[in-house]
Amino acid sequence: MILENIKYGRIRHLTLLDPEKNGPGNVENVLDIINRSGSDAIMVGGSTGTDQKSVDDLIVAIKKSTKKPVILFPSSPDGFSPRADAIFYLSLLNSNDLKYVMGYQVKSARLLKSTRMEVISVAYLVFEPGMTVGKVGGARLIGRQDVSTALDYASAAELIGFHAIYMEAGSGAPQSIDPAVVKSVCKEMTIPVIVGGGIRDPETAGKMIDAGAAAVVTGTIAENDPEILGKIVSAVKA
Ligand code: 1GP
Repeated sequence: MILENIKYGRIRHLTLLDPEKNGPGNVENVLDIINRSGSDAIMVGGSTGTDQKSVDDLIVAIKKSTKKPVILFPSSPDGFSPRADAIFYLSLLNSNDLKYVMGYQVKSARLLKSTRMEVISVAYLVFEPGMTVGKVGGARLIGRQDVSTALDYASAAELIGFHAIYMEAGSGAPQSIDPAVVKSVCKEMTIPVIVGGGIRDPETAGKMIDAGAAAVVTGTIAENDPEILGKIVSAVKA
C-alpha cells in the first residue's frame, strides 16, 4: 500500500514527471537519473495540457525502465490512466473554483471505484507563489509564512477525513514553503504531510523531513540538475 509506505517512511522522496515535457524518446534519460538517485516513487501529472494518451505513453515508458510505483497527480479527469499504481485523488481546498475542490472528484469517482487502483485522497494546499497551479487552479494562495491559515486548512483536511495533505509552493517556485510552517502544521497532524514546489537543494529537502513532513516531492530538478537529485534523496533519507 502506497499510503502506508508514505506514512511509515518507506516512500520519502517522490519525483514528479509532467507528461507535457516528458514524452517517450526523451524521458529515458530522466528515468535513468531517477533510478540512480534512489527516489522512491514517480508522480505523473501537470497543470496544463495533459491528456490520457500522453499520460498513458509516459507510464508505459516509466514501467519499462523502473519498478518504482507510479502515482497519478492529475489536474483534471483527463490526467487519468489505468496503468498507474495509485492516484492522488486531489481536492484543491484553497481554490475559488469548485471544480478543483469537488467537481472533478465527483466526475471521476465511479471510474476510480471500478479500478483496482489505490485511491489516496489528498487535500491539496497551494502556497505563495503558487506558480502555474496557483493560477490555473484559481487558488487563494496561502502566505509562505502564514502558519495560522495553513493550520486552518490542514485541520479541516484532517477532520474531513483526507488520507494525506500535500502542501506545495508550485512547480518551479523560486522559494519553497517555509520549513517553519511545515513544522507547525506537522506537529498538529495525524495524517501524513507531503511537501513540494521549489525544493532544489539537499538542505531544504532535509529541513522539510526534520520539520515532520512524511515525504518531499521534486520535479524540475530531475531534468535540470541530476547530480543534485541524488543528494536531495540522500538528505531526505538521512
Ligand atoms: C509540483 O512540487 C512539485 O507539485 C514539483 O515542484 O518542479 O519546483 O520541484 P518543482
